[in-house]
Amino acid sequence: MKTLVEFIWEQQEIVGTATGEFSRLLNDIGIAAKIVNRDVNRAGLSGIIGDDGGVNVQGENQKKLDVMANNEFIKALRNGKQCAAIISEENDDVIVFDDKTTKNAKYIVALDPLDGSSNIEVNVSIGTIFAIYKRKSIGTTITKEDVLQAGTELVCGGYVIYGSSTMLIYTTGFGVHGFTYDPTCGIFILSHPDIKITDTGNIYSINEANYIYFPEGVKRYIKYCQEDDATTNRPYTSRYIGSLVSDFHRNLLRGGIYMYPGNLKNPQGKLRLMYECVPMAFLAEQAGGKASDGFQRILDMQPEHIHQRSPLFIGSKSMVEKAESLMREFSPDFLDAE
Ligand code: P6P
Repeated sequence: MKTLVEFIWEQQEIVGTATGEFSRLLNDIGIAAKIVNRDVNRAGLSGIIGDDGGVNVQGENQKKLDVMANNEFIKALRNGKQCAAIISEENDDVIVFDDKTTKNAKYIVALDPLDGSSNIEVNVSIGTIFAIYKRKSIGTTITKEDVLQAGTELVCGGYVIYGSSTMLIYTTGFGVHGFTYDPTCGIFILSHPDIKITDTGNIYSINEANYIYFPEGVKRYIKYCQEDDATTNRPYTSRYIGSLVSDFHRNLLRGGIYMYPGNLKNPQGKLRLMYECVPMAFLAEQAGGKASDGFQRILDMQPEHIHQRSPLFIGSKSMVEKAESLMREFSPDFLDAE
């Protein structure tokens, strides 16, 4: 049995960065995840189901659980003193910690504290998605260059899935590793070392209700998935939970593709680049998969603002590449058409 803390230290000794700051930061995320897990598991009993009454920067009604989870992660990261600033889906602006110790902290965390939270009212798995960047500036206030970093600069990407069991999955560029939470002793234990996604799969995940608004390349790919061709194991199976973390986690373990494309109503789609697409793309690539906006590698994209959206095609490499080839053939100018 190897705990999350033991594993982080072991990994840091391998990469020679066993300074302890990153280990503490990831452990702080683990602490917040345990608290959110407790509250999510009791949601029906503790009066935290329903709307908070607030509206986030995306114009979405905030759920009480969104606000609770956001507050828990901010508190854990502030108290841990390894994080200098937080980008959160639930906050319009960057949260900067400028007390005397934290202002020199090395890391910045981008966070979707509770993705898919509307599902909690019907007991569907949801998750937290996080991305950790190393700040560029030292000893000054946080700069724009610290905050708007491309995914290639990512130090760590991961998620927590609050499902039939609660798991924390992360990568620091040395493989993807999964830890299952044992609530009887309150620790995350290594259960899925070195996760790899199969090069192809037979699961496709997309909200087909938007079919008429999809670019032609996406329509062609959906029809490709539905064709009868035993030699390529088609028709595939359609699985769409409406929770990115849950759909991604299943496809990571079983093979498959998740797509949230742009459409005629929202050419950039719905998902946010910095704290949804990028951490998941880092995980997908580290597991041997692929992630793009249909044309460009997600990790190469330079964010212009912290809540920027991006289309997302992510999962088994050959499935993403097939979808990309149809986008190039049938919708080459889709993203330029804005
Ligand atoms: P739609 C949840 O709101 C989320 O951000 C992802 O977790 C999920 O995959 C997607 O949106 C669902 O969106 O438009 O299909 O309901």
